[in-house]
Amino acid sequence: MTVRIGMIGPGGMGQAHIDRIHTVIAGGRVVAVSDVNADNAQAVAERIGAVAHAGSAELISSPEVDAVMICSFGPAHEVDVLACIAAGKPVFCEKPLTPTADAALRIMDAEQAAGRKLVTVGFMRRFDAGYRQMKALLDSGDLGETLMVHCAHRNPTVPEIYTWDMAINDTAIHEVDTMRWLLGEEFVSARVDTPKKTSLRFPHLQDPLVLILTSESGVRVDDEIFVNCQFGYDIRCEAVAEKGAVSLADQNVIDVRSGFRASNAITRDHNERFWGAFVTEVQEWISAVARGEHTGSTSWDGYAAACVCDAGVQALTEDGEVAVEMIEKPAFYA
Ligand code: ISE
Repeated sequence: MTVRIGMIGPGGMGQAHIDRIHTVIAGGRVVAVSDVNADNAQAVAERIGAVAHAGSAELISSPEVDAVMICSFGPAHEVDVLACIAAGKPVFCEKPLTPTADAALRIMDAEQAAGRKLVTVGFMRRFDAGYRQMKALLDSGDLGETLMVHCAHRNPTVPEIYTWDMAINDTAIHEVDTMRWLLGEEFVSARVDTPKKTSLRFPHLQDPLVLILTSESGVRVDDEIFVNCQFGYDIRCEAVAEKGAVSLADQNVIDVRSGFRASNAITRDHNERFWGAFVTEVQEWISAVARGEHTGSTSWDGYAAACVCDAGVQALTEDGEVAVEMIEKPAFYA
């Protein structure tokens, strides 16, 4: 069976997904697109031989569409995810699920009323081979209990439209989700340290910053967010446990030796760095849709990430520790 996918918002991220679905991923085809920019929808539709719909509601209700991928702007997600749930169609929604925790709660309510997990949130790092091996080792117990995790998330630069809160809501949200999954527990508090700012940033940004999260069992996660580091897209993670430590290896696959120097390239962005993770993520989603099953992060994960980010954003404007407020996890998402 080929899963017929409708894509809402085929911008940069959406078109990268389309290209992987049509070249390296099996079992799916993007057959319909819609975009607030109708010219873009038309151009993408022509390029891939799909139908351009006038709006997302029309795309979601089309009998030619089995499942939906949402790659539009975060504030536009809620209405389309709710429409997919109402139509009983599996939906893969790029992160963040919603910009606020309240909106994510409304999605969880609708999904529970529908009685079936339909929503997958696009947190791709759970599908990265390195993070998966780290998790398998930590879960095996061979290193004892995990005590601390040191993360760094560096982007070469960000555009001026990147607002001050995006350091948490758009960038650190990846570590928030990945660390919840890696540790298998929720975070209870957030704090932000604000080091000396780089002169190579826009004035409205605190860059770099360090987000410090504490989990239910007391594991401390520190996450350096540095979105104008200039030198590359650099993701680091080291978990320190009672009897050992495990880190993500460096991302290069070759080393070059020449002219009395050893060197390797550094990736430029998330599409390049997490290419393999994106392929696995989307392949697993399409295969699960074909089997009528759910895979990946749930709307609970989208909600929990929003709650932690809310505390992180508050901590960025206030001194001290901010408690993470979240409802008890519904049994539906256990
Ligand atoms: C962007 O939206 C992403 O998701 C990238 O992975 C992240 O590195 C970047 O900081 C975000 O703006």
